[in-house]
Amino acid sequence: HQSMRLADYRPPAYTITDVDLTFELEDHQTRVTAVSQVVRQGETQAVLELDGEHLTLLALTVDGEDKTPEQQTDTALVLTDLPEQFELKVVTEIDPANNTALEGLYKSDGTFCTQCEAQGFRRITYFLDRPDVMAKYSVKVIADKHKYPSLLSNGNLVERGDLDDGRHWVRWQDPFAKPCYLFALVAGDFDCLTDRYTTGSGREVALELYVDKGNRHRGYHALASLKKAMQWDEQVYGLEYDLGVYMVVAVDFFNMGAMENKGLNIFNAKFVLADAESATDDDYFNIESVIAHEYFHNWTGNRVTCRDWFQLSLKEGLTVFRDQQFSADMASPALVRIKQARVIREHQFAEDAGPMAHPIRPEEVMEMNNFYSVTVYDKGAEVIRMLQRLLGQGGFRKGMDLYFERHDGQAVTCDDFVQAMADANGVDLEQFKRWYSQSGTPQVTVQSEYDAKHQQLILTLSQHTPPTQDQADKQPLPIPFGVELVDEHGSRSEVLSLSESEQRFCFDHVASNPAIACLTGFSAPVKVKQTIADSDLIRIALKGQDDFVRWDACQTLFSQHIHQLAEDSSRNSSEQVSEALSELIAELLKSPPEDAALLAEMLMLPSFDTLSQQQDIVNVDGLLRARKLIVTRLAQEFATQWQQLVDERPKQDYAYTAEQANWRRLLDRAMFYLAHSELPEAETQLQQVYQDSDNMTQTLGVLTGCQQANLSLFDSLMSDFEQLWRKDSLVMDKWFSLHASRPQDDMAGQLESLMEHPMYSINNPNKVRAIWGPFAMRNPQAFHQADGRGYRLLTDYLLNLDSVNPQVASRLVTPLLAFKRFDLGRQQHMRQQLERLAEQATLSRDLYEKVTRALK
Ligand code: B3K
Ligand code: ZN
Repeated sequence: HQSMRLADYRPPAYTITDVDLTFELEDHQTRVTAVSQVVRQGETQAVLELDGEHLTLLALTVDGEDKTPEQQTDTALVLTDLPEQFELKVVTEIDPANNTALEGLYKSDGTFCTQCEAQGFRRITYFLDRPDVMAKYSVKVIADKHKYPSLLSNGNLVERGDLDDGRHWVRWQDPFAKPCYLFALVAGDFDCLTDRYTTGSGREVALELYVDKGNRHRGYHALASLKKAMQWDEQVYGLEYDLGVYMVVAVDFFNMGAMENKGLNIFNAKFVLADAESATDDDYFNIESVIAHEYFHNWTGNRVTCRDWFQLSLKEGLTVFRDQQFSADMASPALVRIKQARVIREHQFAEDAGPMAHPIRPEEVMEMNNFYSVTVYDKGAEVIRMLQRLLGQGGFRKGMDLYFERHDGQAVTCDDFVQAMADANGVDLEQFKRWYSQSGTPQVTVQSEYDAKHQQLILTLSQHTPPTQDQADKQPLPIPFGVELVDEHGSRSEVLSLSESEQRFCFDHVASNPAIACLTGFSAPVKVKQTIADSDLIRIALKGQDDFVRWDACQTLFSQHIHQLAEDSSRNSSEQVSEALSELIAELLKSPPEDAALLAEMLMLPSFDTLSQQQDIVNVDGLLRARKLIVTRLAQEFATQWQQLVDERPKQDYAYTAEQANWRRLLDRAMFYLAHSELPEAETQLQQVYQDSDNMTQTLGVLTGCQQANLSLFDSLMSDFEQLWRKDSLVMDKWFSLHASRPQDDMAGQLESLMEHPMYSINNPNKVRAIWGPFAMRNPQAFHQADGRGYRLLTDYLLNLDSVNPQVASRLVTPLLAFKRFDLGRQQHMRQQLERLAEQATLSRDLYEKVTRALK
């Protein structure tokens, strides 16, 4: 397996301006005819190297004459002696029904569909499969009319007709030139939900949502979300939709969340279908955000696309930033920001600390699918957010306008984006560009001196980015560092610009020694090192103005106490948990913040993952024990309050409104503690909540509480739940996850029986993820068993999964990659399992890249 380097980028020797595709769809022998108009861009003797994988070549002509390739390999077709301009015809045969990798054209559950990003188009035909080759597509699809009444592709439907043999055909044309990764085709039998949208300038757009038969009633939220996103993008960025039709198709087999193919988004059904009985508030939230994300790609990704895949963050970081802005406008802004900070701290910091560390613009890639990462996406979005903070909302908008003015219809780089921002605002962003090229998590150390006599506060900030596996030397970055000073009189805040290794900032007229809250709004994706007293944390939590630092102060207070307790294994009693935590909870419950979602988050203990990110060598047993002790203590001490919150839950009919959803979040928290309270009536009360629930959020809240607290009620409710939902694929994923994340020591039998369930299939990524994701990523007790059995279970499974679907396998291996951060015993067990993977002769490129990097 070979790596590609950003430094080796060269423009293509030939480009393709137009392509005419014909698909004759059959399960095992689909015939694809591709007629491309090719134009030479490089020197006269340039060879044309077409990408192609898993293809059977049936015919090849240049300007109508048969052509013998100079060379044909497993991955390429090389042609020589070519005119300056010509028509290339390639006929290939593919086997969609046996395509379990779900890349290229595949058939799942009776539906044909495609996934071409990043490099799936080369599994459809021989082509220049790179984003800087942009062509206009005309697509003819021929298939059985009865089985596949809907035949869809990008752009506008221009012609259709019937054939004598029971087949029918359609022709689609996309007026916009696009890279082949945005090509899409769907053939199936769906229920279709339609609506209309009129853009600001009066363009009529037909909205069409295609779902499995019988699921129409679950499509309304997605459709409403789409309209909100369309309107929001017009209002906030002045961006309108540009075709007459916008189609969204929901499928059951999908490697990730969704895909932004021009005019024809393909979605994992999980991010489309929702109704109160079957979907949680989080599902509603995610649907709104993923629908918006894919819609926003129409400008940030499709109209302006990436020159090469190293530039992926150009479209992904920016589009995640845009979907976050949108979500914050739709729901609780505090909650949206907290969720995002959690993603960065739990997952992105972990990626930086491990063998897959890479900058948001990677420099070396073996398997591109491995770089659809939290770094490229989520840290990428944080980088855009910092730019916006630097330039202000107006300045940022000016930069966006200039970016589109300059680059509409082009395939460009991250540098082009930053240049547009710089030029539109007349600022120098050279140092800022380091955020694109430098990997790793900066640590900012905060020291303060208060001078009471002069009423002056001096803050000394210093930054240091520890070396990462991919990059030894690090340079100082420009870091917008928000601080809020909170004292008994009130608070004041400021965003400090830290750009050197160390800087001093002086605040005048500071009447008393304030509590110093750092990183207001999570102003930069950095770790903060600060010695701070419990009393200051409590003050920030209760009196701070910034929602993020209020929440963060609670997290820090919890963390400090959990770590202390974890390090001292002699302290086995919850009695010794500090009074500070009790004081915080008591005060929060007495005078809660207005936003119930914020309160719910403030009451939540940091996860095992967050806690483990705060340690150099993770103390698994200590952390699990200490966290549990503190939960139980708080559960018992405030038992009546939890009980009361549960009793006083609003009883109106379910609606997904911000107000209701925020309330239900708080109810979740209260039920979690109630389940741990050991009150004799707790189980009865929880059972009551389960019984009177009219929505999945509340139901799942009860189940999760019972599961975490190991109540016997859990088992009976789970069988009831299964009886009710066993025919519903998406709901059963929740049931699988609850079983797989149940804290216990031995999971072998449990996992075995889940995989015997009639709903389970190794071919369906949602099922695989519903079981193995929670086991490996949200069940530290089971996964990190000291004797290594958790690691072995995962590896046994990955060895099977890799040959079925390498992309999904490669995501699931992530927790093993972090082995160097564990104690020697666990380290050895994890390494052993990685070595088992490495020894597998047929290991996919996806897993090979991660495993070899980890073992290096
Ligand atoms: N662009 C796609 C992701 C494609 C992943 C390929 N392995 C979805 C998105 O980010 O919108
Ligand atoms: Zn995206």
